Amino acid sequence: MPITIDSARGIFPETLSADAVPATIARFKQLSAEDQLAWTWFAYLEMGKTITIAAPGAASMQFAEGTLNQIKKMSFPEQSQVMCDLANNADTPICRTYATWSANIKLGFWYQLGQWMDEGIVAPIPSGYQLSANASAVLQAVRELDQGQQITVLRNAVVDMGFDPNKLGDYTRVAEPVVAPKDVSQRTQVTIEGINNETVLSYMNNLNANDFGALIELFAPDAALQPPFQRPIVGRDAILRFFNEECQNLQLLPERGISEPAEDGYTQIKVTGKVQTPWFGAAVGMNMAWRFLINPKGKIFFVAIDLLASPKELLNLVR
Ligand code: 45D
Repeated sequence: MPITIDSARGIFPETLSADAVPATIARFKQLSAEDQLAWTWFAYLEMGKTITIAAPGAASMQFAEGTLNQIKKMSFPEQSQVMCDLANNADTPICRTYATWSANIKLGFWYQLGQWMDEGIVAPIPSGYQLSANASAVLQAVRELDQGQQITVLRNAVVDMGFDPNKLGDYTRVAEPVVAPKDVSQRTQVTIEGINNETVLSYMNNLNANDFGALIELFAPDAALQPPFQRPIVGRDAILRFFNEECQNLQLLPERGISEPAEDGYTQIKVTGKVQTPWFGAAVGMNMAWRFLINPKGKIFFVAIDLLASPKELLNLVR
């Protein structure tokens, strides 16, 4: 059978990803909008006991500034309504604007609102707010996740808010400007126990250097990249746009891997290690796996990035 993106998705089937993340999100979405906001507030406070957001990039806030100032001028009931609308995926001008933003801009927007809620500039969660029994149970569930999974739940909750971007029609996406790649003298080179494949090593090094131009050259024209808990992004143009919009200043810390021949002269390679996001820096190391399928020309045909179920999975290199 010829290799397809669909068949490639099944390489290294023993890889256990953190199913608790989509399961928690699904439970969260069942809650009322009020409960969702309060839940997120409590989850955020809870997380704040052990980790804090590193100074967010100014750029991610600057693009939301107009909307933030509009909200700042509203009465408390109006502000609460805006936040509920966002949780409800309502069709309002603010929810439509929100839908045009990249994940980082959405996170920066909520980071600012959270600070203003704390300072009393934006309507806080009423003191003594009682979460429903379901919401309390979901809060307990998130407490039991590791930090990498907790921040992923919060990120996904934020990304899914607002109007559905698929219903916007034609629109201009709003993302932070692309930063210049790191100067060659500033770059680091990874080493991966068990792996000397040049394509995989260059993938890690170019992503760490924000060198998306060199990075995309490693991909075949019909390649696909599958981010955690998402459908594959297909084709070099779409993958490059994703790198530019969502992948700046990540820190990939691959540790070990396994490489073996696959059908039709392809090579399948699994690598495990840690990934840090600029939002939390070295404070949170997410346990990740990369599952590569490299074509006979040495180009990436497919790569899936998985958030792992537990640190134990870092040692799971079974095919
Ligand atoms: O509703 O190799 C309040 C790829 C209350 C690329 C609030 C990758 C009300 C290829 C608290 C105000 C990207 C796939 C809300 C690798 C309310 C590749 C605010 C992987 C919402 C490795 C809440 C990258 C707030 C990865 C402010 C895995 C929440 C990156 C903030 C993962 C939450 C990044 C934040 C993650 C979460 C970042 C800042 C998981 C950030 C998470």
